[in-house]
Amino acid sequence: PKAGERKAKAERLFGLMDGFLKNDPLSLQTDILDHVEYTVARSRFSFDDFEAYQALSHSVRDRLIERWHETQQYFKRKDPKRLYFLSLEFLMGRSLSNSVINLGIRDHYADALKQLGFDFEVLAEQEGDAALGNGGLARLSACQMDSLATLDFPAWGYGLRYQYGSFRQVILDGFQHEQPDYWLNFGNPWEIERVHVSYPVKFYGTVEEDILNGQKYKIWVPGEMVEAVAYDNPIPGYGTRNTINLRLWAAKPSGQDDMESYNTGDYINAIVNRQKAETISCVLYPDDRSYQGKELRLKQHYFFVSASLQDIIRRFKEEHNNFETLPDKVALQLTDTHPSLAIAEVMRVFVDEEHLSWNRAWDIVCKIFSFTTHTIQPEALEKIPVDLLGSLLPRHLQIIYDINCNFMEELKKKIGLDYSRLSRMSIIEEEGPVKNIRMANLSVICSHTVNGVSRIHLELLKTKVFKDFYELWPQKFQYKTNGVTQRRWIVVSNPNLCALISKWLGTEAWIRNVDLLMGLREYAADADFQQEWKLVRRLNKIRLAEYIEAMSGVKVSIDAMFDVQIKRIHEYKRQLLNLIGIIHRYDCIKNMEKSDRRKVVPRVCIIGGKAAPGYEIAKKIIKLCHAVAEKINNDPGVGDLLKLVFIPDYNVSVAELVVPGSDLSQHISTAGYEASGTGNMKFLMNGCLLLATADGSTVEIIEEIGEENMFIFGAKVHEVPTLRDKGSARKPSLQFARIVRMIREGYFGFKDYFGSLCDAVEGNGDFYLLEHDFESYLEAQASADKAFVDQKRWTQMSILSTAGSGKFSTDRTIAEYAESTWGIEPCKCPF
Ligand code: B1H
Ligand code: IMP
Repeated sequence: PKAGERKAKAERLFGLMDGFLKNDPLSLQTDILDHVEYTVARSRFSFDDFEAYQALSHSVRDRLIERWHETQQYFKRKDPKRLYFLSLEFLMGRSLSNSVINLGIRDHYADALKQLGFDFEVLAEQEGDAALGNGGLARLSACQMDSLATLDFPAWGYGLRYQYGSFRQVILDGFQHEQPDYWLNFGNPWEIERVHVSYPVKFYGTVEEDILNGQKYKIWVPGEMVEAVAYDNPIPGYGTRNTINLRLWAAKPSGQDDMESYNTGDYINAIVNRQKAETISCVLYPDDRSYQGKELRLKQHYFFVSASLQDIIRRFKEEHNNFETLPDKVALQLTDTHPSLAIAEVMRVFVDEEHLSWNRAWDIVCKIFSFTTHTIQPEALEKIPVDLLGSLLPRHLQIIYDINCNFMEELKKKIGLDYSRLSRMSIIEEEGPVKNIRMANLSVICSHTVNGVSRIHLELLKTKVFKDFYELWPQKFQYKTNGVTQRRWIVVSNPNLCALISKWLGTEAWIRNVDLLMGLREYAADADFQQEWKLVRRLNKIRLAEYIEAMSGVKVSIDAMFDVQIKRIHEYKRQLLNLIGIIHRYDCIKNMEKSDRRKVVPRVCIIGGKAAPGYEIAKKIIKLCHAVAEKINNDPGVGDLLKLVFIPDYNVSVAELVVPGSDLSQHISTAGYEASGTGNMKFLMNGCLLLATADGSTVEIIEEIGEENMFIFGAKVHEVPTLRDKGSARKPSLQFARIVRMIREGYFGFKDYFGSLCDAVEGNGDFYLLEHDFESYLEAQASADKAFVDQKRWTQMSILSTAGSGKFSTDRTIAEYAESTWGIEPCKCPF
């Protein structure tokens, strides 16, 4: 009856709704000025760019909230099956431009602001990045939210609201230093604080037994309570009024006061202790390599999982009274293993709190979870020490043991007493000095579907990482090749290209249906189109060159080829191969006859990316880049033929500037090490040519645009293990050895410091096969030079890259997930 009453009331309110905020210039101006006066509290006759940005974003926020309300109410009325997308990381970047473009009112705002004497673009630059994630995985989550909203899916994102996101990278003397990024300092207009949406989250304590109606139940008596408070971030779709929600949790001291400590009179200490609760959501872990069994990290994971599930189950129970129907209404997506404690938590809630039998609970659990792994190396799989889990979450440890016990019994029936296989598939890792919980095994066992992030990634999962599981449940394993959203990566970041594409296609429909980009193939050789295409690309290069000069003082030539590698610094991504190639190029120029220099294609090499704070080798690569740049950029004999710049503090908004301004981009991971890669897709969409290995999603890009339109090199996935086994017996490369010797002997200074870098790429130390791939890398680079000289051919390749990029939109990824993993359908708000 309560639900019925609520529904009736909602229907009445729906009927009363008329009109939304107006978007004509006068209304927008009034709105902005009102926010200057009443929100920002400045005089409407005197405010600066930042204050104008604040007022502007609040005016946009009002419009987002309207649509958000409509959408949430509509979802509530329709009660479709919903997707809950759980991710510990979201790299949203800036919101202003993206929001007004998706709302379809960018030009309205630009006009309104012009009349007030402000430039939209200048105000947009005032915004800082929301960087609640490390790299590809986090940006993928952000792109997927955009597609979920645009395709009208009834989806919710859940994550953590870190006070400190990704660290700020500051370079001093060529060394990386990490500084905190207190991104909330100047307020965040894109979130709505929900003080009333909060849940207690429990930690520590003991498990006790209770008897209810003759049945024994476990009760978890916690030792610590923290409150999770919701912050809602509206995510508008493009070309639809649907606006979905990304709900991020912040930790606050629990409302349930510890009377004891207050009564003992230690008022100050009691408050100080309460305040410590906030540390849980304080900082994002900056290492995206491997999982370390840290208590705070585990606390973050559980805090996030517990709050999200309380919210989800509460919402379900408002409309339904039978958990059997949960799988028809709820899909829970696990982004990697980080949220996988959710599995044990749902079991705990069902069995201990809702008093379902274990078997009923288990049946439901097995129908609601899907898991996507982004990992490729067995060593990178997340493991939690049993003792740590047992102390922080004693009941969850019991539940995981029970799940494992049942699974092992089942498995024995199927495969017999093959103990080595049983122990490999167990959730508990018994070998080694400490017992661990293997979160990946837990996730695979309890999920109805396990997805890889590219076709080749799935192959590796089947034959390596999850071989045993694949043999047991082949039907569970699927892949959905990653994507990126063309709204952010073309429409927002490359407006001139966007306009050009729409002009030649005669429609803007490609912004929602990116396959239409294929229509550009027809004009790839058209002289007029090529001319316009080149002009747009040149303007983007000018913009990038200005940025480079402002940031590093290095003046670069617009006519040079802009050759870019921007991504997290990792050994497997092989920034070092790039650097060794650059040194080789420099060495060649130095040793060349003057007359031959005319034939050299001028290059501006651009490298950018953060190294995890504890990752020594990665930090040395950054230093080497600076040392080499110092030498090359100051060598008058080289001039414009070669420049090297490091772009510090790489983040989403830097990428939005760099990607459209690049001619060539490098994605050169050792084959078999990049699960997918998504940077390659952003460059592809923007008509930047790829120099790449046949790894991750690049394999599929080759299929879409043809190897003749790219520069592909290096060992193939299946060749890598044999080559590595050969070690120093492989054919040595004299050119490679020469460059490494230059580094080792101090040609760029810091001789001793770079020694270990050199060891990591020589002889048997060359785990990532830099030396083996070097020759073919140089050949690919030479082909790129040759193609660049022929601007007609280059431009054609560039157009064909954009034209063939349609497959790599998250719109396709999400549609595939919806259909074959989540079983959800669009739910479009009719207004
Ligand atoms: C990817 C991560 C990752 N794979 C641990 N794994 C982390 C692992 O904070 N942590 O502990 C954070 C992130 N990230 C990347 O995911 C892959 O390397 C890319 O190849 C892939 O494109 C991306 C998105 O699927
Ligand atoms: P919930 O999480 O199910 O409570 O729904 C998400 C949000 O949608 C709520 O926090 C409300 O702000 C909003 N919402 C849902 N239904 C209604 C409604 O009928 N009227 C007003 N707001 C609603």
